[in-house]
Amino acid sequence: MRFAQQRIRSASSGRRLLIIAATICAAVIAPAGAAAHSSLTASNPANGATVTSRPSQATLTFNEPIIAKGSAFTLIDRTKQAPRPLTAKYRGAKVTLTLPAQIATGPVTINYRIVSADGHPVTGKVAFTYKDAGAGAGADAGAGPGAGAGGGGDASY
Ligand SMILES: [Cu+2]
Repeated sequence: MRFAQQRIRSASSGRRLLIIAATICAAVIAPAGAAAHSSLTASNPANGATVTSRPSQATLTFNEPIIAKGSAFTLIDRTKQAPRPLTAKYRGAKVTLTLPAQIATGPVTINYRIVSADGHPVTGKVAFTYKDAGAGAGADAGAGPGAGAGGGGDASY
């Protein structure tokens, strides 16, 4: 009994030490580490952009070459809430993603997870809006009442 209690006590103090060590490490490492982390410098579609035709691919450019191992990219659109994994081609700091043949109009988000040179994972996203110009033009071409009905249909979403 006594032995078991001692073991528990030493285990908890060991854990406490680990937490303290981790805290110190994070505080010391964070400033230097942050500078070394990969970050997104540009993308196409650009973050916050509105595209009027379905993009078949997206390019993400980072501040340093990206390694395929450990990197992952997914897409979320308005209808499909489960993130869809994207095929990526790596060319130095540039990653080209093949986008799904079907993307719902509305907000689209590309989530990325890449691994920095120091081994730390970096996550982020590029969000853009896909607005189907063809559908928009068709609605505009319709008579006023038709456009109104279309608006009603939209509201049912
Ligand atoms: Cu780091």
